[in-house]
Amino acid sequence: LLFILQVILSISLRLALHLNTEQGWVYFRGDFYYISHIKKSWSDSREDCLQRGADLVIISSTEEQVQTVILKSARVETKLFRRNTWIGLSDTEEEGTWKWVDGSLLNSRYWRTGEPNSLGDEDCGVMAANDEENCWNDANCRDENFWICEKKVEQ
Ligand code: 2F8
Ligand code: CA
Repeated sequence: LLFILQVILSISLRLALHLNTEQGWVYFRGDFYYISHIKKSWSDSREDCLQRGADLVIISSTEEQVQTVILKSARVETKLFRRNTWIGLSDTEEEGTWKWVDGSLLNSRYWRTGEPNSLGDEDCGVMAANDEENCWNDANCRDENFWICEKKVEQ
């Protein structure tokens, strides 16, 4: 019986991996990631992720930060600002208190030097055009940018 259960579990995991990969999701260390081909505001980007059974990406380790930078860098654009990519980070509720979309506070930070600076009116987190580890910036939530969704594998 145990053997049969293991076979079923293995087949369903393989099937999940196959189906998600077909739909443009990339598997990395237990989660699936999706990078958009179009640009939207931060809220509309988040809504798109929710519709896909996911949410904007939450970055909780250096490995995940590096992986997300790689995904973002795959989008080639000429104008630097256009390569900003939304992540699941904002300080809309309380200025200066940055939170992930699940309500948690930051445990790792990868801000660019001088960021976040709230220039004008900037409450939403992006990965900026530079492809270095420290590439987070705060940008205007109404700007239209690419975005990255993250979906947990069902447990
Ligand atoms: O110099 C940092 C500054 O660069 C841009 O503004 C000129 C960024 N704006 C966008 O990416 C839209 C600021 O967020 C950033 O702080
Ligand atoms: Ca900024």
